Order: sequence, then C-alpha cells, then structure tokens
Amino acid sequence: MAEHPGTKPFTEASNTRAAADTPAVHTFDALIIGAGFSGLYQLHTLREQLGMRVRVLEQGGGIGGTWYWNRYPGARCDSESYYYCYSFDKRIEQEWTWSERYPGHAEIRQYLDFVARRLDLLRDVQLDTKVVGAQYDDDAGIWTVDTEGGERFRAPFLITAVGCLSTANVPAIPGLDRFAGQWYHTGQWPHEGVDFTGKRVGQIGTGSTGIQVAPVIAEQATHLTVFQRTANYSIPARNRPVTAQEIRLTRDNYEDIWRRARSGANGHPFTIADRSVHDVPADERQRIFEEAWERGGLRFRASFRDILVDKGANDITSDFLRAKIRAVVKDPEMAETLTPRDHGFATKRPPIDTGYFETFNRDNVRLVDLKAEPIVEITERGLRTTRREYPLDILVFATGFDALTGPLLKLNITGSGGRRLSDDWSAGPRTYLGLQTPGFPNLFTITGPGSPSVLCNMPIAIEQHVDWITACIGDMRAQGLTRIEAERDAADGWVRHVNDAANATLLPQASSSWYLGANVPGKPRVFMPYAGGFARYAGICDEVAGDGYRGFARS
Ligand code: N01
Repeated sequence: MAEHPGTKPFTEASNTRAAADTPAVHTFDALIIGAGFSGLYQLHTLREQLGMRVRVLEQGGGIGGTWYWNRYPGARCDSESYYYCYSFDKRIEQEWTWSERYPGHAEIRQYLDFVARRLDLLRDVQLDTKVVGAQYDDDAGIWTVDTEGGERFRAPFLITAVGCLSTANVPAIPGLDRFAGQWYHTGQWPHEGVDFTGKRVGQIGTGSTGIQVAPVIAEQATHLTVFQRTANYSIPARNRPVTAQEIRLTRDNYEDIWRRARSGANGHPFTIADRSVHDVPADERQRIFEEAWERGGLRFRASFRDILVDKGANDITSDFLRAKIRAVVKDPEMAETLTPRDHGFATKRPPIDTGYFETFNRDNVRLVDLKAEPIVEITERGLRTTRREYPLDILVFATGFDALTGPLLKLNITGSGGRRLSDDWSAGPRTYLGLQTPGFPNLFTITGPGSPSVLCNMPIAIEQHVDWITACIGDMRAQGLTRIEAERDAADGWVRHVNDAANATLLPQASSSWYLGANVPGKPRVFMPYAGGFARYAGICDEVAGDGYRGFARS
C-alpha cells in the first residue's frame, strides 16, 4: 500500500514507558482505556476542550484498537472509506486521501497514525499497558486502575474505549493443545503475517471475518477446508480504487454527508428508501434488488424500509439472496449447504464480500457442514468431526468475539461499595443509555451495551458518545460537581426500552446471533445493542442532557 504524504508508520515501541522509570502511582484528571477511534478522540476533546490531564492506557503495542489486532488477510472495513473516519476536524477531512472504496486494515491504521500525529495525541498514550483491574474509592471519589506491569493510575473519571469486538472467542474444542500445526484467531493475527503456501488450512467460522478471509487463504494455500456451523448471507462489496472525482466530491460535500449520517438509523450517509417490499410489483422489486446487488455493500439493506421489521418483506429479500448463492455456486449440494435457512437476511450482522461464494467453485476448497457432522475434537493431525478426521497444517479460528460485554468485564471493574460489574451484569448488561451503569460513578463506557454501537457506522456512534461525555464532564466542572452516577430506575427503564426497540425489529429472531450473546456458551441471552436507530438515540441523549442530565444523580 502506498504511503500517504506526510505520514510515517508509527514506531510501535516509541511510546512505551517502562514501569521502573516512573513513580508507583500516576494521577490524572481522567483515564481512558483503549487507543482506537474512541480513545483517541476522547483524549483530544478532554484535553483541548476541557484542559484536562489525561492518560490513555492501551494494551497493544500501537494505536488503532480493532485495526491493531485484526490484521488477517482480507481484513477491511464494511463502511465505505469516505465516512469511516472522523467528522470533527475539517482540516483532517480535507488532507487525508483514502485509496479504496472500503479501507483495508493497514490503511485505517495509517489514517489513525496521521490523525494522532496531526493532533499530537501520542504523548498522552501509553502503549503495552494492559489494564487488569479498576476500583472506585467512594470516600476519595477516585478510580484506581492497575496494570499487568504493576503500575497504578488514579483519576476521578474513568472512560472505557475498549471497543465492542475486542475479546477473541476461541471455542473450547477438546484437543487444541495437542494440535501439531499452527493455529490463529483472526482477531489476534500475527503482525508478520502467516504464509499459507503449500499448507492444508482449516477455517472455522463463516461470519463477516470468515467471509473476508476464506477467498484470500484459498488463493494461497494448497487446500482450504471451511467448517461452517451456520450458513450466512453476503452481499458483494465491489471494492475498487477511489477516483479523483469522488475524492473531490466528498471533500466538497462533507457537511451534507455528516448531516445525512447523523440523521439516519445506522450512521451511514445513505437513506433507507421509503417504500415497502410489498408495495412494489415483483418485476420492479427484482430490478431494485439487482441494482442494489450490483452497487454492492451494506446499502443493500436500505433498498426497502421494512426488510428488518416485516417477516414477509424479509422472506422475499432473503429469497433473492438465496437465489444469488445458487447462481454462483456450481455444485448444487454445496450451494444448498451454503444457503441460510434458519434466519432472515440482516437479522445477524450482514457480511459483505469479495468473491466468497465463488471461492467454493475452486478445486482446492471443501465445505464441511458442521450441522451434519459436528466437531468432536482437534487431533494432533487436524480436526475430527463425527464423520471423519480432516488433516490440517494450519487452523484459523474466525469464530468472532465475546461481543460488547466481554471487553468491559475483562477489565475487572469494581464500583461503589465494592460491587463487581461482573455480578451486576450476570444476567446481562444493565446500563443507562449505554453510557453508565448504576453503582459505578464517574465511569463512562463509550459505545457500551444499550447504545447503537455495532448497529452503526462506528465512528459516528463513537463521536456522539465522546461529545456527550465531554459536554457532561464540562458541565459538571462548570457547576463544581464531582460525581455522576446513573440512577437505578433510569437504567431499568432504559433496559426495558432497549428490549422494546429490539422486539420491534426481526433482529432478536436470529437465535445464533452475537447481538444476543448466543455465540459464547454460558453468556446470558440478551439483545445488547440499541436497535431504535442512531438519530432517535442521539436525540434522547441530547434531551437527557438538556433536562439537567435526567436519570443521573450528580453531586
Ligand atoms: O464473528 P461472528 P466475526 N464451532 O461471530 C462460528 C465485525 N466485523 O469475527 O453463526 C463452529 O460473526 C459462528 O457460527 P454461528 C462485524 O460486526 C466487521 O466474523 O455462531 N463454529 C460464525 O460463523 C461482525 O459481525 C468487519 O453458528 C463456530 C463465526 O464462527 C463482527 O465483527 C469485518 C464456533 C463467527 O462469526 C464479528 O464477526 C469482520 C464453534 N464452536 C468483522 N464458534 C468489517 O467491518 C463460533 N463459530 C470489515
């Protein structure tokens, strides 16, 4: 990938501070955990708007969050590059140039490096610093954060910017420890890459990640076996270079692009067509679907307004996509195995792809249906199902994440009166607006469960949360307040509203969805993100703030 003028790759070790050089306890006005899109912007606003002393603690050896870890071949964003970026800085908007319609993982890291350098963020980011515990001291009104390296940090405000999909889910399949080959989880991909040349590769998982990685592995490996538990829909991404004209157009129209993104349901700048699947004659509907298929990308979902709320509309849409699988995959039996029958289109997060279904027409690719032959164990030589053993040199887990709650629970957070977040969330997350949890004063969770987060174009969701948190802390400081805590009644009401919003859609009907926590054995089945739409959510947050931070106890 070409270097962008003015940017150099970030030297990963350059900002690491050794525990031995620093005093035992470091005190700040605010601590932020995580240096991805959210942590970096939160640092910028607290520092520049409120003049606060802030430290960002980042587990990785570089900034980038999800894009620091997810470097598997084919990893690129499903949001288009011109709006998968920050909107808060007009200069950055005009100076940065994306090269492809969908940004690849390396280019997104280059973008974040560019932003971090432009805004001089790195001096307050501490890398290689894994948080292992956070406790609130009621008397002092202070959060204490401990790191794996033995450092201790203290601040009145703690803000988690840990992302929603950052805790890798490696399924507990018996025998992994005796596998003689190499194995990798896509979300913890080695920075030096993996050479598949001459290898027999097994891949478990066919979510957004599996659908991106399989075509690339198949091109390089001697043989690829895809182990599929649930068949998935996918829309072609139709990735391509961005043209000079598009760059000019987006730069000239950013104000309008962001206005549209913020006024919609999902933080994307396209609008959902105001027509029902049922109101359009069959041939016209087919034409609309074909056009959306040819254009590619997540916008397919926006072809009609009722795809996600009306079962009949969803069935018709799903049938169109099932027919596409049959049209691409030459072996009819394989096509049928690849065809989702147990859930409707987009009730699980819809992937977009580059040649996924075509991959199964290759001679060196095999599909194993785990519904017909479940995995029994991993052996020294490969993977055994109830039918046979598959010899493998490399096993790739594209098995997703302990989403939304996982990254927060692994921080070992203890709030007021010694209550543990893991206990309070044992039956599922209970937040107010996804921003705070009762019993955890001055703790803010950027894109926390109960907010639109993963149902959105993430930078838009992140900026809305960061701006709200910054304004909230600014207001507290202006009024001489030091403590803010979500009220229990407000959180109970919000949890009910999150459930109602989900139940007004078809989303909870996909029983194997990670939105529900169904992908992690033992995890409570609760629909976690807010499905009521981004614009509506942001409006509620503004109203709450305008009404003296209704539902929050402040003192
Ligand atoms: O994870 P997933 P992902 N045995 O949970 C299967 C975002 N993302 O990493 O469906 C066998 O969706 C599991 O099967 P099932 C995006 O939001 C974004 O792909 O549970 N199989 C499923 O097929 C996305 O939704 C981008 O039955 C097992 C797969 O593994 C989210 O990240 C790119 C299994 C996991 O799919 C997560 O996507 C990539 C087991 N024990 C991801 N356990 C971009 O924007 C799990 N599976 C580009």
